[in-house]
Amino acid sequence: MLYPLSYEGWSPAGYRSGHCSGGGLVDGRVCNTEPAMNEQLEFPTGFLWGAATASYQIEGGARDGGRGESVWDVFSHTEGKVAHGHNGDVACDHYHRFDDDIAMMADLGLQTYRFSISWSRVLPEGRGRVNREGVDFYQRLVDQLLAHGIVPCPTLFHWDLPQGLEEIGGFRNRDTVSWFGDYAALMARELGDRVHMWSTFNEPWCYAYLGHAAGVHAPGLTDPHAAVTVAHHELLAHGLAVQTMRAERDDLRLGIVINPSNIVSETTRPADDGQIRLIDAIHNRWWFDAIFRGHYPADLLDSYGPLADAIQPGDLDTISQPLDWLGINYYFDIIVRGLDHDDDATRRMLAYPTVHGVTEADEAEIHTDMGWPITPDGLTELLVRLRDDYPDLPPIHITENGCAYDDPVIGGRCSDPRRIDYLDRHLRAIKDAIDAGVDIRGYYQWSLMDNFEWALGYDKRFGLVHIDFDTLVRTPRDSAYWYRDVIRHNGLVERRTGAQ
Ligand code: GCO
Repeated sequence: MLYPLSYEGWSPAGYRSGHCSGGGLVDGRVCNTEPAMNEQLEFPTGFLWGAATASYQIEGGARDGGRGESVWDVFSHTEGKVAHGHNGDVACDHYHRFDDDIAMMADLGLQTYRFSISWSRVLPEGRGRVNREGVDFYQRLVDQLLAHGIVPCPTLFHWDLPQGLEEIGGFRNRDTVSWFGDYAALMARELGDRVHMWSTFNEPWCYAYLGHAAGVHAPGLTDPHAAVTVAHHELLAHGLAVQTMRAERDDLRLGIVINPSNIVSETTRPADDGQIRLIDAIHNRWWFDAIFRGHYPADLLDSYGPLADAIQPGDLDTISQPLDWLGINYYFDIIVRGLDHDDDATRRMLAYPTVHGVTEADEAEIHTDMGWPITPDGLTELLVRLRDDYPDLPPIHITENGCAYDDPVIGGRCSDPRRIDYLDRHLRAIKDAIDAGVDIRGYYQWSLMDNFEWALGYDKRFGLVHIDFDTLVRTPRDSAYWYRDVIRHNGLVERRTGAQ
């Protein structure tokens, strides 16, 4: 998700964890408040447990079955864009191995599976001609999931825009909004008899700002006006898709997946407050205010000025469709240590147009392999904040949460205590939010298996299941079996095996 904090040259500088949830370093000091990890925790009856993936990250089969090119094919094949020159041509080869993968999901006890549909697999040019083979692939996938009693939860857009649409302006072009509406309606027609739970977009902030301002994701632009235009058109496309899907069927449960973060300020200069509020507006309020209040944050509109000239009268009415659920992806809090107004706009801040440089921070922290701090308490705070700030919020599903650790397979087993520890802490944080009255209905671990981690290639391993990318052999890690127990017991029953 937040590549600015981890992408080469975008170290966690400027950000750090201010939270302490049992062990670890906070403010450079050891924090010894050990949480009660062996306390039993039962989740509400009917809570849905699953894992998540995304099409470009796992499918491979890039040239198979009539699939058209996407922006990520082009980006990853452009020299210097992805670490080690990795690309998603083969990925986990899930396109050919989905039967076995679903059997594995069933073995691991998953009750639900969140995946994304590759738009260019079903509509190779993004509009017009339907590729039956592509549609059939998703029909077989869904049928297999259902045969194993696993609830499918597809996402329509997880960043792999058809290249044919990119060539005519991508989501900078307002016409793409209606093509997305057509694509959404097609999928509702093809799968809506069997699939009820859908999300339109995954993390639209990332596609808009990492893809069009910071340039570290496809399509790789560094143009703030393009980024803000895309941020608006994605929401407009979301609202339109909700309308076109509901026009096809009235029994679908429709949502969107956002990646909010607490923006925790540790700066002492009052002059920085406005800048920090802008980061919060760009990252959080833009999305939630538009969807759940029907307007964009006034402070951000003022700051953007002509950057936000794509907004037209009536757009916010389309965007603010009532939703059946909301997906929240959470990895860590953004802690701003300080803002340096004398600094030239640095690369990392391009993802926050109109905000100026963030100062460097020290590295004395526990981080995952992504360089991300571990801030489980932040998840509780965030969920409570959303509930308090947006009274009309629909039920929440945590649609992604997880960590990258590269623990090796030794003798056929992969012991990954740090992942178990991370997941344990975050599940406890979610339970705290439920106890505080937030309506949370499900949890999807990111990710079912190691996969193509965007600009970072295959080195960052988020999987419950280890993938050997030479042989494509799947080896469930200890965390996968631990998670199976969590699912069986509808909660946490044993003391974590984790270590720092
Ligand atoms: C995102 C995406 C996932 C990532 C995951 C880890 O949040 O960026 O939804 O595709 O792989 O978040 O970075």
